[in-house]
Amino acid sequence: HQSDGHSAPIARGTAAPEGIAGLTGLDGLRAWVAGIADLTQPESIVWCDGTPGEEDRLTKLLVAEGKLIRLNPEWRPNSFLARTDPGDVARVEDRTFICSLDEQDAGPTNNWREPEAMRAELRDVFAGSMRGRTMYVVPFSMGPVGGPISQVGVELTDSAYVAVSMVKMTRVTSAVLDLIDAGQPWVPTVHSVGAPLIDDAGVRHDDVSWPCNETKYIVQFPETREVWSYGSGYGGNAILAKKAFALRIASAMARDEGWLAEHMLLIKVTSPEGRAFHFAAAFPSACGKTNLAMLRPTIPGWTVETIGDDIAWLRQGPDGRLRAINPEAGFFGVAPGTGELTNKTAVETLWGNTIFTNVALRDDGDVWWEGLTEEPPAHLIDWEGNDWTPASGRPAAHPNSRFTVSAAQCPSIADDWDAFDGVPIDAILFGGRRATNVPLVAQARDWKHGVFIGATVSSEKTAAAEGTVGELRRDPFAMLPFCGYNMADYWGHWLEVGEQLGENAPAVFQVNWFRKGDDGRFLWPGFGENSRVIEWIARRVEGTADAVSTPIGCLPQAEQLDLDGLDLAEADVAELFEVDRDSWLAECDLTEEYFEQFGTRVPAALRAELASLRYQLRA
Ligand code: GTP
Ligand code: SPV
Ligand code: MN
Repeated sequence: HQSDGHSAPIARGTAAPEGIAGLTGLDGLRAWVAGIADLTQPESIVWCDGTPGEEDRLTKLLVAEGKLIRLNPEWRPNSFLARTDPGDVARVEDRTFICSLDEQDAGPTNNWREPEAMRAELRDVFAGSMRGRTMYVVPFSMGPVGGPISQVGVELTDSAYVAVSMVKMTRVTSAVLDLIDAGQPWVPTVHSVGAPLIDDAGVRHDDVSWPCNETKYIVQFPETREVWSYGSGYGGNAILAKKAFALRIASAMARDEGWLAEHMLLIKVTSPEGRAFHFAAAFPSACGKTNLAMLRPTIPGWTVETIGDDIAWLRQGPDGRLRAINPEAGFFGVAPGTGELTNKTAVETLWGNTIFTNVALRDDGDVWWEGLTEEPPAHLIDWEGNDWTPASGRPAAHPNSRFTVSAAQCPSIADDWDAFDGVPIDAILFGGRRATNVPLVAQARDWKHGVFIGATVSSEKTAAAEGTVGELRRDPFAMLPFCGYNMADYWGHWLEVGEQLGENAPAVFQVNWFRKGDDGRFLWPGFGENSRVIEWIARRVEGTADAVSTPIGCLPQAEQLDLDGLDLAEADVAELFEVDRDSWLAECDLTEEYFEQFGTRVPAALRAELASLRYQLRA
C-alpha cells in the first residue's frame, strides 16, 4: 500500500483536485489553498486560528446573516440555534464515495468510483462553487497537538457554521501551522456547500439561511489521503475532521501503519477500591455512545468518567499495551432522548457555549427537544421554523437534531482525557440496537472470537443516516459507513493487531441495552443502570467475577450481575440472557450470507469462528 501521499509533485495553481502530492511545508499549504481558490473562486480567504475572539466574530456574522439564532443568554449564554434545509439533516451514505485506485480495495460495502473520473466530476462541481463567499482555512489537530497518536489536517470551507463547528470539535490552532512548517504530513480536506452567491452571468443573488445543494458528494481518496465534500452543510458530511478524516481516511492510514481508527467512545471506570480501567466501545450511530460515555453509575462506589463519545484512535504503546486517544475535542451529540433522567451529564454540559442544530425553539428563547423534559412546553417553534403545540402530532425537534459543544465543558471529563500518549485499554465493547437474540452482556472467549462478534454486529436502522428507521442492518464494528477500505481486509487487520498485541490484547465484550419483550417494551432500564454491566466487565478484567460458558460467549453467572434495587421481573431477567439456539442458528445462516459478498477476502479465522459457533449451537 502507498502510505505516503506527499511524494509525487504537481504543478502549482492548477486548480485541479489532484491532492497535495509534493506540497509539504507552509509553502505547500499556501500553494494548495491558492489552487483551491483558483478553482472555487471565493470572494475572500480567511485563515482561522481557533481563538475565542474569532469564534465570537464568526457567530456574530452568522447571526447577522440569519444563519444562527442567538438563544436567550439568560438561559443559554453564548449559544445558538441553526435550522438546516429540510433536505440536509443527516449523513448521505448513498453519496459517500471511496475512490481507491482498485475497486476491490473499497470493497462491496462502499460506493466506489474510479479516482480520475471522480476528480473530473469534482473539478466540474467545485468550479466557481464558492463565488461570492468567504473561504475559511481551518488548520486542525486530531488529538493533542504533536502527540504520538495525533494527526493534523486542514479544512477549506465556504461555511462559517462549519468553521465554528470545527473549532468546537477539533483543536484549531496556529500551532498546527508550525507542525506543517516543520514538514509533518497533513490531510487536505475541501468543503463547499455548493451554493455560489454569484452566478455564471456574474449576477449576485441573496443568500439563504442554510445554503446547500441537492447534489451531494462526500468523497474520500484513501491513497492520497484527501477528502472532498460538496452540497451539504450537515455534521459528518461537512465537519470533515470527523467521519471523513478521523474514520475513513484514518482507517486507511491505520491499516498501512498498524494501528486502529474506530467509531468508539472511551471511558475511564474506577472501582470502589480505586482501581482505574479504560474501556472503548463501538456502537452504531445513534445507539448510545454519548450516553455510555457520560454514564452516571447507579451502583455505589463506582465512577465513570468521559474521554471520548464517538471516535477513538488506538495504537500499541512502547509498553506493549493498546493505548487510545479521543482525536476530537468536542461532542456532536444526538439531542432527542437527552434529559435529566437519561443523560444529566450531557444536559449539564450544554449550559452554554453550544450550537444546537434542528432542535425546537422555546418562546423564552431557549431550546427544547423530545426527551429533554417529560412534558413538552405548550408552544414551540419546531425545527423547520413552524408553530408547534403538543397537539401537532409531529416531533418538534428533528430525530437527528444535535448539539455541538467542547469536551472540556463536560463535568465528567476525565483528568486523562487528553493524555499525550493516550490511555491503556482494558476492554473493548461491541453493541447494537437489537430487539431480539443478543443478550445484555457476553464476553468473547478470546480476541479472534471478539473480532467475529465485532464483524457480525447488526442494528436496527436509526435517524443518523438517511433511510428507513427500524430495519435491521449489519454494521460491522459500527464502521459500515466509515471504513475507508475493504471491510473484510479491515477484519483481517483487526486479527493482525491482535496477534501483535498477544497477551496484552484487551478483553472483548458484546452488550445490548435494547432487547425487547414480546410486548415491545425494553427489558432493561438502560442509561445509568448500564453501570451494573460495566461493573461486571471490570470484574471480569480484574479476574474476580465468574461466568457461564455458552456457544455465543461467557455470560454472567447468576448473582454475579448486581441487580439490587432494580424492579425487574424474573422472567424479564431470564429473557435478557436467553440464548435461543434456533434463532442463533438462523442468525448464523444470515452471517454466512453476509460474508458471501466479501468472497475469499473474509479471513479464514472468521469462517472458523462461524463454523465453531454453529457446531456448539447444534451440540
Ligand atoms: P452518534 O452520535 O450518532 O454516533 O450516536 P451515539 O452512539 O452517541 O448515540 P447516543 O448516545 O446519542 O444515543 C442515541 C439514542 O439512544 C438517544 O435517543 C438515547 O436516549 C438512546 N439511548 C442511549 N442509551 C440508551 C440505553 O441504555 N437504553 C435505551 N433504551 N436508549 C438509550
Ligand atoms: C454518526 O452518525 O455516527 C454521528 C453523527 O456521530 S455525524 O457526525 O453526522 O456522522
Ligand atoms: Mn457517530
